[in-house]
Amino acid sequence: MKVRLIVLAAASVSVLLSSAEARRRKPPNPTPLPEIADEFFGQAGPPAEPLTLWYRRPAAIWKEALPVGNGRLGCMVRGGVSIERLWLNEDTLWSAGPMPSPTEKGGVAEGIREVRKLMFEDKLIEGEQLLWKTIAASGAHQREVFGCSELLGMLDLHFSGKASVSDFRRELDLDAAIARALYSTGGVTFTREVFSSEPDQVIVARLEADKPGNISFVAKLLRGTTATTRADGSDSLVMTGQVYAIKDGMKFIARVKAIAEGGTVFTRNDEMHIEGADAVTLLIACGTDYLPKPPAFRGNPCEEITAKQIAAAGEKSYARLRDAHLAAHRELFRRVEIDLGRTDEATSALPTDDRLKNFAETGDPELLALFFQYGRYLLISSSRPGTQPANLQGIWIGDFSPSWNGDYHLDLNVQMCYWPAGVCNLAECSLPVADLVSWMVPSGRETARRYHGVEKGWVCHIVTNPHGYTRPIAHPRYGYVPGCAAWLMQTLWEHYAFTQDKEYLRHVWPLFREAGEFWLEWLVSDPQTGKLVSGPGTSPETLFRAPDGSTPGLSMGPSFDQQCVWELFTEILEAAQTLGIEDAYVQRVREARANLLGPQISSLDGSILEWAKETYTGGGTHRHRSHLVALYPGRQITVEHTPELAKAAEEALAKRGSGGPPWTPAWDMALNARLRRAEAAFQCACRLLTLNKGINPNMLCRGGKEFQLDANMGYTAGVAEMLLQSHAGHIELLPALPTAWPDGSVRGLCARGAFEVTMTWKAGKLVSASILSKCGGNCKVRYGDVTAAFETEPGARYDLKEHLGL
Ligand code: FUC
Repeated sequence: MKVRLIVLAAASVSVLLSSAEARRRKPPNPTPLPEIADEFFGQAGPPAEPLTLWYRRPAAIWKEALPVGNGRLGCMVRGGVSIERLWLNEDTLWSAGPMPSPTEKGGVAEGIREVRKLMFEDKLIEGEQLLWKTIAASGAHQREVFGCSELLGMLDLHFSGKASVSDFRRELDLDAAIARALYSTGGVTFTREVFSSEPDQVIVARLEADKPGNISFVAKLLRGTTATTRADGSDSLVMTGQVYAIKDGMKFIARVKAIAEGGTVFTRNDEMHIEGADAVTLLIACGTDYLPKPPAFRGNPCEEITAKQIAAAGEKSYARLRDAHLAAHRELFRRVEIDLGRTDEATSALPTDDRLKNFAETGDPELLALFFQYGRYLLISSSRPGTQPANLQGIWIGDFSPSWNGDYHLDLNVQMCYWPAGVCNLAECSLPVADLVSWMVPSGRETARRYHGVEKGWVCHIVTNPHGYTRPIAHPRYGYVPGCAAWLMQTLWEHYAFTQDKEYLRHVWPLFREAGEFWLEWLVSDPQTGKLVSGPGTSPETLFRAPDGSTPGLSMGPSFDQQCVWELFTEILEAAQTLGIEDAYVQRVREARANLLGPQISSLDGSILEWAKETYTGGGTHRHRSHLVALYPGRQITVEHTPELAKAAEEALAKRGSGGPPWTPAWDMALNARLRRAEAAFQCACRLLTLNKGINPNMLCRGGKEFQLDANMGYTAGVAEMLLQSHAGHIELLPALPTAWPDGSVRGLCARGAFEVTMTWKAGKLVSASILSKCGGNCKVRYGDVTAAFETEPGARYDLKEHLGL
């Protein structure tokens, strides 16, 4: 029978309820950059450093600018000649405060029981309406301000007059994490460097010229109506303000200090003037009064801290600041090297935007390798131990109304941002997610009780923010997605899986335990099958066609929830075993996992069912692949252990088609890699590299208005997954190598179990490989049909030539 796929509209959740007053007080979005009046001559050549994005014109708009960041302080750099603009972000800046507690009305548990009864009987719309009523009574839809991330401000540098510029080049050197602009005008050659220093916690901008006395500009620190800038002595500006959305909103501050060599520096009103200097170093510090301490989340003395940061950095020479920055960045960045083959010289000598334009014809393997490393660069720059996790735009927001609030979306986006962390040798960059979860737990307990009638454990839904928001949002068919909580925990688990850090595992165990407690109470026995199912729940942002012709979103036992819970229970069981915990709780998890409704295959078309019953149809070409979480990033479905389910997953993926935002092909890369479909994975990578559709000129992937970080990270994880896998109990080398990369090598990719892999391939065949064992233990490794297993010592490297018969 031919199955008719019904493509059902599914809105994306764009949140939330902001009051009219809040809107009135919102600062206007920043003025666009003035047209570039400068004239440009000559053609600058490519930079010497190959891992560099570069361009022959300044950024005309935000999405052409280049990102730097130290995990906390983000900055987009224009690289302008007559006007330089730095867009400043600080990762805690959030427009609203923590949620007030909703009015307790009770009755949720009974309401949910009734909803379930209706849903088991296929009275789905009735069930949805009752759920809406039940949780609305519990306060879910009181008028709330969820808030958004925001641009903190801009530092504009105005140079005098219109310039006649020759040999202009601006670039982002990934290995140095430095954005540069280089050009000549009036017989003088100028060099500008900008970086965000992790050791010194300031953004540093250095302006140099090859002839003395040539650096003159006026600096302005801007934001809009909710901040004021004043001079602070003769060489500094300080901007202070408060966010708009709530009374007593978060306070923020930005400081800039100029250290000039030669010339003069003075302030006038809210401007700083630099005249006739030989060179200038600008130090920029930003902070907010956010403190990651629920429930108040306030009290950080940011004025004092930023003053100290500027003073301490001001004691150091530019060379010292730069050296410390380089060392901190390279310690992480240089852990992985990749070579996916040679690009012809004429192509590799072109600026990045031209290479992107030509990509469909050239297939440019060096650009693909650069894009892989860019994902690693962006992760290091937006998420470091102690910072907030990367949000939808990392830490690079250009205005006051970012798409989807620039928040943390938990139905895919946060998870995808961290997919490369373990495998790409940046495990510590995922630690901020564990912090975020710990801030979510207090509110997540309340959400479990008030919106689910569950007395134990914690849960969250589709979005969160720096205040640990966990409630469902909007209409429950989009916003009531408890599976997100189980999925989020996978990011915490993967940190352990790749590092084998038992101390960390002990530290996060209570979060796992409580996450599991919620599900033990929430899961219910399906009266027809006796299997444990979640519900009501959704397949994120997707509706379906029910047997009565209606189009609900919520049902009992959606595959997304089922698969996420299986992963969570498996993680809990492995964690308990590792930590030597065996008690009644662990036993309950074991039994519940054994009795969970697992992935099912449609008898109609052989694909994995997205909903518990095959009479629930639809999904069509929807962007999410929520019923394939078990294939990637999960491990419930593998080609080795569950080949029939893997085949059905392949069918399900084919049914979804190739549409969707950039994160869709990014996810499809890894899904195809897990299915050993190397060419399909490669085609997905190519789709991402379509200029202005998948990717912006600055190689930040598209999404929302301008950019979403997820697809950049998903791509990097996808490439890694094509070269190395370790989810099925062994390490698999080159599982999905496409014909487009016949020769290549990689150093430093990681496998679960704390192994680090280095390998080279030629003509599509592995020719050498070695494994570094960081923690010892048994190592099982496979290439093609050959499997080797051997014991390892911590710190020892093993050549696999003989093991694998290379
Ligand atoms: C999810 C997606 C949207 C978007 C948003 C930020 O809700 O379905 O496409 O990426 O997150």
